Amino acid sequence: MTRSMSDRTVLITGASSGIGAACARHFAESGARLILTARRKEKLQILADQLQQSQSVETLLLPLDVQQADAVAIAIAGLPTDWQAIDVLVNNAGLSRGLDKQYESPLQDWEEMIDTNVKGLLYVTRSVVPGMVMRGRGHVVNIGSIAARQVYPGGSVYCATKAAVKSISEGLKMDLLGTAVRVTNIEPGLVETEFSEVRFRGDGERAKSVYEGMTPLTPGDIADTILFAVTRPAHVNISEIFVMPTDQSSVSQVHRRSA
Ligand code: NDP
Ligand code: 8X3
Repeated sequence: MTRSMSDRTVLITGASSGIGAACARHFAESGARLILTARRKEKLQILADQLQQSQSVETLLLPLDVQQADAVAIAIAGLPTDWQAIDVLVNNAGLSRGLDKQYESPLQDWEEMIDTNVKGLLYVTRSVVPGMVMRGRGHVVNIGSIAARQVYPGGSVYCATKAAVKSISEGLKMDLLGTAVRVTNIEPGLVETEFSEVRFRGDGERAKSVYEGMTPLTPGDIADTILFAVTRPAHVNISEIFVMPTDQSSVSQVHRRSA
């Protein structure tokens, strides 16, 4: 891999697991310096130690709950001076909770998904993008989902949050027209991460069954796609990338081989 991101500063939300952690590894390989954020500081520390050993990469850990508007604003405003010029923001932190029918779902599940996937993404964006505009460079990558395009039973609120990410990405691009700042919305299908364990609150068997008999995307596949988008020439804005496993053709059509 070429060191195409040498000395660029990349802030990744949700870097403690899955797609975010894979982004950290891919960006580290390409020479970037990384601001790693998530709530689980110990996981960020393990990742940072690994990256330090394998890539000698510079990292800054920023434990953060993106649902907390004030904490987000204070954390970003309080970055050390030499970490303030963020070149790439990867808005990846997100989750789903349950697959209950809309009319039976616990309200708290909705609050958590909306507060994280929509409001959290907006809070971080609001804190980071003004600096990008001021410096005349930057790239915001939002992690949407196939769920923005196709709704499924029990998934309406999660799907709505990802439809919101699509609208927020398109609207941000419009509001940034005339600046050099770019916006990309990545929409993956099934990726094997902690996502399903979180959705099913630690029910490992149920989580495993989501990927049973099929080959899902890996977090690295998505990190690779993101790296592609952010390393295009400055005049090219990759607005949207929809990536599915070969074994998936729609949100509900998955080819599974029997054991
Ligand atoms: P993981 O559960 O593996 O990772 C989710 C990450 O989000 C974790 O690092 C978690 O860190 C972080 N996070 C969750 N809530 C918060 C919060 N309130 N504040 C800060 N960080 C938070 O799942 P994925 O890697 O799969 O998910 C990453 C993104 O990809 C999500 O937006 C998801 O919706 C999206 N996606 C996933 C797909 C899949 O099939 N897996 C497909 C399409 C999109 P911590 O708990 O330490 O805070
Ligand atoms: C995650 C993919 O299909 O579980 O966004 O909603 S799906």
